[in-house]
Amino acid sequence: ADRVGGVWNHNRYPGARVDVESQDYCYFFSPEIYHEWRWSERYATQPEILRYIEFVADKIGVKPFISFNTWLTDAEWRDGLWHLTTKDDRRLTSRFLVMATGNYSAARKPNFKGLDDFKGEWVQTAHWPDRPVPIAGRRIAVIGTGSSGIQTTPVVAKDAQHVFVFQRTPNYSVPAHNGPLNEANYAKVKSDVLGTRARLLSNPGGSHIRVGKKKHDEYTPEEMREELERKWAFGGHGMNGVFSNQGTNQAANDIVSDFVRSKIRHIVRDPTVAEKLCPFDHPIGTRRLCVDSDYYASFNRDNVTLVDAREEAIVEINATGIRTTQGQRDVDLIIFALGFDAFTGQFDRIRIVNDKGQRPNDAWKTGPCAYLGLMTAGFPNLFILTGPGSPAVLANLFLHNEFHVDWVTACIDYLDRHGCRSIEATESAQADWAAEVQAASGPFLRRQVRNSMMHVNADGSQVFIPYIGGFGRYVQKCRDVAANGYEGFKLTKP
Ligand code: N01
Repeated sequence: ADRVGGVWNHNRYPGARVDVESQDYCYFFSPEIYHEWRWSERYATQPEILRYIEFVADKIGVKPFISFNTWLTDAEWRDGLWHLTTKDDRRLTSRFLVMATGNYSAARKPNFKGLDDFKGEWVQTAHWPDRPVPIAGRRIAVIGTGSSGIQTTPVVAKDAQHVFVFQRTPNYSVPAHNGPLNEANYAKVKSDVLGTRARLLSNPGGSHIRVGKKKHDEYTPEEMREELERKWAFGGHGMNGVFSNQGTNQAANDIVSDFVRSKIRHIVRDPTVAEKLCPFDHPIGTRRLCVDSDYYASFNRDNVTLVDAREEAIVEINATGIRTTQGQRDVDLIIFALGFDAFTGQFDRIRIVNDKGQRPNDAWKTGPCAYLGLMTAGFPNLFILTGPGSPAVLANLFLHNEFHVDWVTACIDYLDRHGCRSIEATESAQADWAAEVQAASGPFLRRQVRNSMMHVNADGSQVFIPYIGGFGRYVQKCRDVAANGYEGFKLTKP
């Protein structure tokens, strides 16, 4: 990109904002930086987060070291060095290669038949153009109802002439109840930034999201109702943890799933539309929970139409709009919110090759997993931040990246101090970790549902990609490995 920001630079679509509370969704390594910045809302918008990232980059003076507009196309490990080639054919060598390419950065390209014939405009939420995209008075199709589609729909609906929302799979969404930050909580974090950092690094999700301590059957019906209403009124990801056993126990999960469906029916006036918006094919939280501002209420507007893409499938896109199995929907703008080739997409797009001619994705065919999510066997000196086998998107990604950067920095320092040239995960440590990642996911209902966190093999077997055993436990494991002289890694001297 031409600037810092990563996904927060590319995902500029109307309505984009974070769904982890702002006071947690930021860097913690510097109390000074934490104090100098002030978040304006409970869930910051994309422009504010981008400004924050720019602010931190300027503050620590990192920009002069960044080569902007630089596409890495090839990386080959040869003779103890990474040989890198960029799209504009620049050649570089480096001893270490740290892939900070993100989990949700390789956006799925729209490949609908006839798209080239479309005379209107089309955009992707994940590559929103850095120019105004007119919304007012236009007929708009939003295709995809994950977090991105759900965030953008209510915002574009305010100005559009009409919005057609193409939904293939309904998702559960809970209100953000965005508003001012809780000043008392914000002040508490500010009074002890490093202490908070330490606490969040030992927390299962790396944030202050409160999850229930009791199982569903430890509540009376009245207490249960109160707790569900309280979580709904508070909003956000807490709905994923009303009960401590919600992620693993079908009966517990059914209670929460039913409750959210009852809210959808309550909000959406047209019962047919409400029923179509209700997810029935997966338990709540088994696909990523969406957090919205007035998503369901948008369907009460005269200018918003839900198109059930299962009943009314898209046949093709033509000059004037979208032809479905039930007719023609003429539009001026198509917004594709189709998601990402999650976790490993970037590794397919860059030709990373080791000295045996292998690529990481060759080794990951039966399930992507790097040792600790950080290094993959056979690829020396290649670090992956928040890679497959780390908690990745299951944790607060600002803090997760910060922890990984610290870990990698300390590792490189260790290598230098001990006269080592390279480091590489051993096959056995990687296999053991892959088994632990799968074992951790075993009890979870989300294993039974196809979602972006599941890798499906050719034989139909499934592998859960991130480590779900808890961010805190994971951080401790990484620290123990380092403290034990990088256990499970092979360190090579020149
Ligand atoms: O992508 P998604 P996203 N025809 O994969 C549909 C993070 N995030 O960009 O479910 C029709 O969730 C697809 O349908 P189906 C967050 O981690 C965070 O929304 O496959 N539809 C689905 O509805 C999130 O999990 C925030 O049946 C097609 C949608 O496209 C991750 O990014 C905000 C289709 C894709 O949903 C990804 O979210 C935004 C087709 N051919 C994103 N192909 C925050 O709040 C795909 N779909 C911080």
